[in-house]
Amino acid sequence: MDDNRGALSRRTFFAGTGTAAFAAALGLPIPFARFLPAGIVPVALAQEGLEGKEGLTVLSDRPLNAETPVHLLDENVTSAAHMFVRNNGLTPVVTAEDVASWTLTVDGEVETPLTLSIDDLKNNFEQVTLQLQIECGGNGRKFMTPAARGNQWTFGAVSCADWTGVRLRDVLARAGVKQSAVYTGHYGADLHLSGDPEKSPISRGVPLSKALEPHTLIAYAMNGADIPLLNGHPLRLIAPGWPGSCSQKWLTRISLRDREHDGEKMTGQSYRVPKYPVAPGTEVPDGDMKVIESMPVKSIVTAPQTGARVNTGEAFEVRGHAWAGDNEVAAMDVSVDFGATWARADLARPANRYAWQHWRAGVMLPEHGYYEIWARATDDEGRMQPATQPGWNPRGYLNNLMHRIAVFAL
Ligand SMILES: Nc1nc2c(c(=O)[nH]1)N[C@H]1C(S)=C(S)[C@@H](COP(=O)(O)O)O[C@H]1N2
Ligand SMILES: [Mo]
Repeated sequence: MDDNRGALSRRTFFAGTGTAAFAAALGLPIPFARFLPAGIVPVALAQEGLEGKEGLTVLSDRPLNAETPVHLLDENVTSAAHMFVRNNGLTPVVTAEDVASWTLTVDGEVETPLTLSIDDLKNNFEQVTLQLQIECGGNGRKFMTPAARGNQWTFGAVSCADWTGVRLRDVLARAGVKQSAVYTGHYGADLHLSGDPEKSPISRGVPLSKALEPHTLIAYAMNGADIPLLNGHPLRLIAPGWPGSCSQKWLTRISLRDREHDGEKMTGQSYRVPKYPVAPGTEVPDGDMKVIESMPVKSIVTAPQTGARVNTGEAFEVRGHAWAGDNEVAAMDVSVDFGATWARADLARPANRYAWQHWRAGVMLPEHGYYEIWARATDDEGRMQPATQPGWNPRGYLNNLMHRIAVFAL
């Protein structure tokens, strides 16, 4: 397995600087400096930047985590510039040569392990393009009380872009899924924060049934172009509707397993919630936690931008997107009186399953003053977004409380 490619592969503009001097400049220790050839700077030391991104809010720079202000998600299809970034480790360096020699290994509980280049994927499997939403399991964490540790995402750790690639199930069929296979394990080329190549920043998996869904893709393009580096170039998995962590970036290996995966951030409290409802603040033993599967129903108001000024008595458009994990959104409502009364919004069908559903409503504010616009989605099983935090859990996952914006009527 070669899932650490890129770690030492590129000379950066720091080449020639002694590693010790460089480390001193950054104020960082280099735990593996003794293994480094002279003149090569490990990616672990490269400054984590937001190249190609526009207007994102940085929540953490090591690892790099940046969310999209909700009004920048107004596009029907999320652009590369506005797609959030959630890294658990360090962005790998990926050169053109790395892409040309990139391989995806498919092994574990399969009849014939495969090693596929990106050209193999493009030439030997059916190509599909789907609009697929990805939401971080921790989106909304900021609104959990008591606070849960982790990135304090508000509403912007979500995206919906056009992804092009091949179906994971077609690749698994080529390898031959053994009877014993029940779960996947995913591996990527990013480095652990420590820079230790033996450690993985994240390796999650999904039950075989999710892996075999026709919307679970191995993608090599986004919005008709290369995937942005920060979002997984040159290859990533997309397991839509499930926590974003299931969608491994910089994908190098998928291993089928005969039991639930136990990779980094699969166990303990990571991406897991209590098996039963707990009171806010409860400490829950690891054994009472279960892996998160489908994400819950949710929506955002992308226009107007919060704080907007509108004219009293004049209609204006309120719009946004809604999604519901493995389900479809059945209805969308808005309120301008703090939830006392609601009006039905127009809701579009998704471009395909797992695509955002766009909604709009004409709103008029009767008197001048301060208003809030609240939005709530209901899924096709009748589950509605709550006005306050849903079931508290130790790491603050799955917070699908209603989004609301402020509007002043002049
Ligand atoms: N290799 C790798 N894949 C990863 C991650 C990561 O840190 N490393 N983060 C995961 C998490 S937690 C999320 S929410 C999504 C975020 O995707 P994005 O950064 O492209 O928006 O990527 C997932 N895939
Ligand atoms: Mo995530």
